[in-house]
Amino acid sequence: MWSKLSNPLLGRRATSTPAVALLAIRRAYSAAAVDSTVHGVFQRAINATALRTDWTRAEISAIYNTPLIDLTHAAGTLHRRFHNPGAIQMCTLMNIKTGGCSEDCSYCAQSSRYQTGLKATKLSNVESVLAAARVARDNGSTRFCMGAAWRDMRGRKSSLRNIKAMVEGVHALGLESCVTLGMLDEAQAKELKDAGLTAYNHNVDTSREHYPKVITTRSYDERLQTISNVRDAGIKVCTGGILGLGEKPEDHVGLLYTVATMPSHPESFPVNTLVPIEGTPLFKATRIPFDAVLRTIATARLVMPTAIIRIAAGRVDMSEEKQVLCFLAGANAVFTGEKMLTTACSGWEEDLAMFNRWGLFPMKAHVEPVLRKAEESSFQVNTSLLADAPTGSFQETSATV
Ligand code: SAM
Ligand code: DTB
Ligand code: SF4
Repeated sequence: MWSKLSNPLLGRRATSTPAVALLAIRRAYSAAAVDSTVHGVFQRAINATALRTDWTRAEISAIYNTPLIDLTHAAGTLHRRFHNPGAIQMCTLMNIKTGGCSEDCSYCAQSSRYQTGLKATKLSNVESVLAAARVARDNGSTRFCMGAAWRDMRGRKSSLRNIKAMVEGVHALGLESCVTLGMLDEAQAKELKDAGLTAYNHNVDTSREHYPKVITTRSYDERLQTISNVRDAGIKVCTGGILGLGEKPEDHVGLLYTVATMPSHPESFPVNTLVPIEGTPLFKATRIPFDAVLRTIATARLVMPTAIIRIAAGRVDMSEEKQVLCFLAGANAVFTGEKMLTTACSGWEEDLAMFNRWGLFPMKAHVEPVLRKAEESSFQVNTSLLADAPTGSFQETSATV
């Protein structure tokens, strides 16, 4: 026998199964929410045809906390207004200077403060970098990102000269170029711009509040200053975060708030999940649940409709189906290749096979998001191809309010 549930939201005819009653309560609450700001914020985000940089934390929190099924669908819908939903950019990483870094980022294999077993190297030579870029291009990647385990570029004049030659060479191959070299001042940013650099990656990593628990050797504001120098030099900004650093959901909101309220949205938002590195303080951190990753990606899509959202570190451990959920929610780039910086990466062949199965394809280089016309961003389903829906499968019950 089903028990009778008594709840004022169910009205007088409240006799029902527990499951149906709970559903009715949820519906009633969401009906009540129709007139509230949460709904208004969400609707405004979905209907965006222009960018906003004046998000409040409360607005982003409201979006982030929307039921995940609605959030994912809404993000996917908005995604189609600005992007071709089939196009996924393949980006290849190369570690051009490994390990020996003075910083204490508590997730990183390359910090000299932790015993991670990594051997430090000098800066790679230009030829070897361009050979790797050519391989990446020939396999379908359209962006080549070069990383160096440095705190900053101070006193690295000859290294900067070599990196500029790498950037020019990558550009000559028809690829977008990206570098991540630590902190950068205005003059260094200008030099890289003059060499033709497409983008600079410098992550804020997490919320302002959680940041000091992860890194103590450089501040959140120093990170923002580098990003500002990059933006002012006319280089595209790639900045995102890592999920799974022991943070709370409100820190995901905080991370999104930081990037979505920058003077202009980052062109690229990488979403890393912590790859636990033995020897680092965060090795034993609790793994981030997938729903939090999806929520973060979907919210990022809704608050920054034109950004390229990259599924970055941690993707090797994600099933194909989870990755596709991320693509449906608005992610549109991946790192593909032989390696990330020090950890494993999904390869070109497996990514292209996945793309094939789902009707996805590699994005071209230098694609700019545009506001697409309604008829381009929606698609018509050929109903003659659909089987008849089984009758009664989604029947309403008498317990609805
Ligand atoms: N040294 C430069 C810097 O910190 O700006 C560039 C390289 S750094 C490795 C680039 C980014 O990779 C970090 O900001 C972090 O977001 C991400 N990352 C590093 N180690 C990671 C790990 N174990 N798991 C997930 N993401 C990681
Ligand atoms: C980003 O946000 N993630 C990439 C890229 N930008 C430079 C780096 C991920 C590094 C993963 C850990 C490793 O391989 O050491
Ligand atoms: Fe150094 Fe960058 Fe690793 Fe931090 S994340 S320890 S700055 S290489």
